[in-house]
Amino acid sequence: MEAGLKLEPLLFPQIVKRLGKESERPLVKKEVWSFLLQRKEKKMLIRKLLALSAALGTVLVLGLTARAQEVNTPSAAAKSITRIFDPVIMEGRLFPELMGKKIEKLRLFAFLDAEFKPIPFQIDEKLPDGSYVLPNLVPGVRAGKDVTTNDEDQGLFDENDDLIFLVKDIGDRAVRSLWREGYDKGMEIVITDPLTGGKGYAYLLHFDLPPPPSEVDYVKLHIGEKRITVEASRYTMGGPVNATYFDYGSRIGADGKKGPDILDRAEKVRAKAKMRFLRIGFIYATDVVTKSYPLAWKDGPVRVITRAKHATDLKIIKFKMSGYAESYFYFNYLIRPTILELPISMGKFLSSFDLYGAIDFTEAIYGAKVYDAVNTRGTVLDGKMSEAEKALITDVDHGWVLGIHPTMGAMLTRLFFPPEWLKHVKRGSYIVDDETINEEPEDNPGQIKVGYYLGNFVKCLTKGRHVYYEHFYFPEKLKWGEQDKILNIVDNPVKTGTGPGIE
Ligand SMILES: [Ca+2]
Ligand SMILES: [Ca+2]
Ligand SMILES: [Ca+2]
Ligand SMILES: [Ca+2]
Repeated sequence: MEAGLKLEPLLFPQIVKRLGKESERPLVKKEVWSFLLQRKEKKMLIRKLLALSAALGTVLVLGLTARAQEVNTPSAAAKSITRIFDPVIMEGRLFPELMGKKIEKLRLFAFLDAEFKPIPFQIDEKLPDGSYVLPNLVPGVRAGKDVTTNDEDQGLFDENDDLIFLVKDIGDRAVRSLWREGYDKGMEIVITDPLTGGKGYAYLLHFDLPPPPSEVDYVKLHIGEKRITVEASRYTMGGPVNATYFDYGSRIGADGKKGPDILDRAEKVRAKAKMRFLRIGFIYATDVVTKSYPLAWKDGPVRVITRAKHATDLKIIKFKMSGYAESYFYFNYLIRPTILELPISMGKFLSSFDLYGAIDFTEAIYGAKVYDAVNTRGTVLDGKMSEAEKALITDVDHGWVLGIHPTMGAMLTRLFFPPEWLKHVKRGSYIVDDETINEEPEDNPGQIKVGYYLGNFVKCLTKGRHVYYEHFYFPEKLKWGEQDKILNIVDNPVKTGTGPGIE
């Protein structure tokens, strides 16, 4: 799928690792810059490089030129980036000035309303293999193969650790004399909207005696004996500890008011399977037969990360499947990559595996209008199958669904499949809106299901490792036609850069 590579800034560390290639470019620029150029030599050398650039046409030369213009800008600039939902994830390698510093002595600032203020951020340490360090273990779990609680450097900012913050919190450009007093090392961060060129700025500074960080905490995790709940700024989601699904979800308004529970089960993932040699068919209900075993978590001010091991025991055919799911919960969205590990190709013993995956909502969702990339006229959830719902276009591949409720706001979900899966299946539209028919288990009787019909999935389930991603966004106000505001987070991600700042 075309968005496969663009996913990387947000997603699973092993996959994100490839992003390193992109992130290295600014570092190369920076290093070459400091190493080669003394200040007074800059202009002359750039002229020479420019002369060479026509012949060489290299990205490096263009990069140097762009940086030189930035450095020479005489005055600070106002924030012009208008995006609000986007998270920013930047690897430590972009911050050569701050390499090896203690993370606890770093602070992130924005210049807002002519004041240099601390903003919410966190640094999530990673191991060289790209996996996140998760400091909190679920009782009974021991650190080891599945989870590590400490980075190799015990809390220093290294090249593979991630700095995380939200675009909505960054600010104007501040000249160095305005940076917070008392810092000894620091770097300017420039965030650019690739579509509009709009920019915003933040400042990562190191202190011997750091001032208090921002007090804002966007998301909190509660792990009890029976349930896991996440309370984020704009939603609450929860489910049984050993379940792969959520069975509670409510919107939280900007005024802090919590709406009703809109989730019966997110998601029901079910297949009608047929055995290859015996003429036996059975229903495979992933959300019922797959158990989740939480391993560890990190709860920071900008996001919560949880990791769980999944295990499926299909007793009927003595087949065991395992995997992991990691979840990243932010201000008003969550991202969930799932890794499947198959010991054998399912096609060896199944002739078909007719699959759908959908969220079953509660009746609190009634009145919401559902759209997707293919069904653009919208249908209304009300517990009854309308003619339009029966006539949905189901055989065209698409990867997102948008629901807009008249009072509760919007919900946009995305489903990213590995390209090898999309050779065999389409993510077709799927709505069953019928309060009279149950599909057990039902916490809320009736089906108000919205998701994807995937068809015969058997060719996708080959031996080995597969990763797919689900994104859930809860924008407060979003009209049909404005969905690019959300889709651009992944499809046209913000560009990140760092530099020494301006005098
Ligand atoms: Ca590290
Ligand atoms: Ca580290
Ligand atoms: Ca309906
Ligand atoms: Ca139901």
